[in-house]
Amino acid sequence: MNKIEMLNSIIKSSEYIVFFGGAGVSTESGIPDFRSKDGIYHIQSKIPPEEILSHHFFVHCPEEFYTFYFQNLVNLNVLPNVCHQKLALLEKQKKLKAVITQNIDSLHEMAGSVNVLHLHGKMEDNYCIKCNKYYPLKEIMRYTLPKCSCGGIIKPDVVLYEEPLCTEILDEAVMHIEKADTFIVAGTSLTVQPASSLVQYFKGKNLIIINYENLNNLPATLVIQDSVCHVFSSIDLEEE
Ligand code: CNA
Repeated sequence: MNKIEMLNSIIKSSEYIVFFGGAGVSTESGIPDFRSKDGIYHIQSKIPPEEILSHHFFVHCPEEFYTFYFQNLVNLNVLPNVCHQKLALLEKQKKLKAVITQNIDSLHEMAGSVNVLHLHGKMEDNYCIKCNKYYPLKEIMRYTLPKCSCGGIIKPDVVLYEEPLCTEILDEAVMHIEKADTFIVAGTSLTVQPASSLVQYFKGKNLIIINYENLNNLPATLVIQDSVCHVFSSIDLEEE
């Protein structure tokens, strides 16, 4: 049996699949990741991207933050790819119970997934830091420094470096991982804490890793070093 046949056989026999993804899930939709050679961390800029995407930088230099953010992370013209689509279908078929994502795009929801746990928040949601008024992404994109009608600066509801994760979302993610019989980890370098330590909660049968690079030290049942889209396009699911 080759690896794709093994994956199909595991999915067929699974009853509680949980998917944990990172930026690599959306690269084939046209959004760069952080750490690959074409990733955002390799952009030449005077200030390192890790610094720009930090809480203290947002507080002190919000306009510079937004210039970088709008140029490099936000793209309204992207569409879900076959990975997002197959996951939505697996959820419809009641095999997939949750998508846990570190991504701040909304491509899983656009593809039709319902139970999506955004560990790092969503670009779509933005709030005034003074009065908490909500602003959708399209509206704030009209300004170089988005400000609320009350005068407060608007902040994307995404987790910047130095900011904590939402404990409710983290707890829900752990609950699903603990219940899962199959845990698929795809398109993430697993370098960002505490998201990366989520794998340790998995006690089920099949840990599947899909990534271009080899992630060592994980007790995986199946490792597929390939493109997320290539792998998901080979998953056999009967359309309803
Ligand atoms: P990362 O550290 O950039 O790692 C991405 C991983 O995915 C690497 O190991 C790549 O080898 C692998 N990869 C990239 N493309 C593919 C592909 N098509 N097929 C298979 N493997 C692939 O990103 P992580 O998600 O691990 O790090 C977490 C950060 C990235 C979170 O804070 C995110 O908010 C942040 N991020 C999100 C987006 C987005 O929302 N689409 C984009 C860029 C960064």
